[in-house]
Amino acid sequence: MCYILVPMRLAGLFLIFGAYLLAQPPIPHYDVHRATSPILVDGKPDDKAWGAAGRLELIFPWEAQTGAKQKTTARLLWDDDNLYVSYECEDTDIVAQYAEHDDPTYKDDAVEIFINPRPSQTGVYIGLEMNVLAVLYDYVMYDSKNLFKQFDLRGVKLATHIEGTLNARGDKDKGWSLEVAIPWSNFDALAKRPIPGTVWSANINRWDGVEPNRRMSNWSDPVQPNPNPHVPSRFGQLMFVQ
Ligand SMILES: [Ca+2]
Ligand SMILES: [Ca+2]
Repeated sequence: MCYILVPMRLAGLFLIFGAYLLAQPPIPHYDVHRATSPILVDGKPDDKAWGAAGRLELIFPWEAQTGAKQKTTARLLWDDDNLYVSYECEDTDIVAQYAEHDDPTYKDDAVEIFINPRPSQTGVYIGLEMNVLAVLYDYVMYDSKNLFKQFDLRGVKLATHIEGTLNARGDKDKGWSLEVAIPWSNFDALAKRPIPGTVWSANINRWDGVEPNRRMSNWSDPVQPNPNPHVPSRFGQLMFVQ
């Protein structure tokens, strides 16, 4: 009897696991184009080069969150020196408190990028969490639970631009934008510098609002029961192209 039951149980497990895999939303893909002209990192992604970059839009995976669903788009570019990321955030109430490097900027209005330069592994990636005051919280994440904030990226340029009034709660703001340039040398321990065709993985996130009404949005759905973006197996694909 056991000889029949065991294969039946195994078949059942495969069916359940297969259904689970099918239920996962697809991993998004983004072509990172080369910047064909200089980018001035002033927080305003209106440089000519940005015109060639596709625009990705963040989604809202957790319906139970009570913060407003405010639109965020992001674009990426690269050149010989840097990876460039820009964010444009619609926001009717722009709020931030943290002003020192490596402060918990994710508690403010903030955007993030988690970068895995070697997608064949998911143990290590580099996180940047940047608030509307252009304060950077940067770290190495190990096994999605050990966060080394003592790690500091070198040579990052970061700026924001606000259309509205920071920390004035009674009025209605329009939004804010952010530009960051990250030198390739920061990733040398993990991967060779990208060439056309190289694929890295990343997730792009936003924390928005003030407790108790906060909301997280993401490029790739981390598929977690509660808001948690630290799932490198769910990062989207960044393909570097000419
Ligand atoms: Ca600019
Ligand atoms: Ca740090």
